[in-house]
Amino acid sequence: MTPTTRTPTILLTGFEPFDTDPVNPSWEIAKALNGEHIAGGVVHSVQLPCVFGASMHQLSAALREHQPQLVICLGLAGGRSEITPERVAINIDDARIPDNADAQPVDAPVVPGAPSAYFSTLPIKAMVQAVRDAGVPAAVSNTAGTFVCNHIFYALMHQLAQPGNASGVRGGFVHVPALPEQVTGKPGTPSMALATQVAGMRAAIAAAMTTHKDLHVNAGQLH
Ligand code: PCA
Repeated sequence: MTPTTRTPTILLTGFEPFDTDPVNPSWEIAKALNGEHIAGGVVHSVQLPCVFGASMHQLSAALREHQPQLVICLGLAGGRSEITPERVAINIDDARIPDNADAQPVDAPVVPGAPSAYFSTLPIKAMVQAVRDAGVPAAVSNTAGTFVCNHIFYALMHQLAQPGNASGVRGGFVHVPALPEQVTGKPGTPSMALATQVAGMRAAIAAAMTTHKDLHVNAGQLH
C-alpha cells in the first residue's frame, strides 16, 4: 500500500465570550481562518469554553482528534493594542473574575506537582516581526495573566512536554486586542478591526510554520 501524505494540521483555538462581552475576537479570528491553507498546513479551528478545567479537557480531546503539527491558542486581552505572542505560561490559576461556570480559583496549580512554568515553543520574535511586516502592530508579551488563557497555555505546554510528543509538535499562545465594537463606550481603550487581526494572525501562523530557529532580537521590558 502506498502511504498517503496528509496535509499537516494547524490547530487554532479561540475562546467563547466571557465576562460581560457578547463576542470574543479570539474565536472570530479562529473561525475566519478555519480551513485556510497557510505555509503548507491547513488550519483547523476549535472553540474552547472560558472555564477552568473544561477548557483543558476539550483542548486535550482536540489534540487527540486532529494530531496537529502546530498548535496556537488565541485569547482576548482587553486593553492591549497589539497582537501579542506570549513568552511564558505559569502553573497558577488566580481568577480576578469568575469563569463562565462561576468558578474563581485562587492560587491553585493548573497541574498539581508539575513545573512552575513553560516557555512557548513558537518562534515568538519571528512571529512578531512577520505580523509587523504585514502592517499590523505586534509585540512579545511576558505575561499571559493568571486566568483561563494562562490556564490553557500552561495545559498545552505541559501536554506537549510529555514524552508522547516525540514528533516535536510545537505550540503556544497569542493574546489579541478587543474589536472596535467592544470598546465604543470606553474612551481611550485600544482596539483592532477583525480583518486586521485576521491578517496579522495569518502572517504569525506562516512564520510559526516556517521558522524553526527564532530570531535573536531584543523584545525585553524593564517592567
Ligand atoms: N481571555 C481571557 C480568557 C478567555 C479570553 O479570551 C484571558 O486572557 O485569560
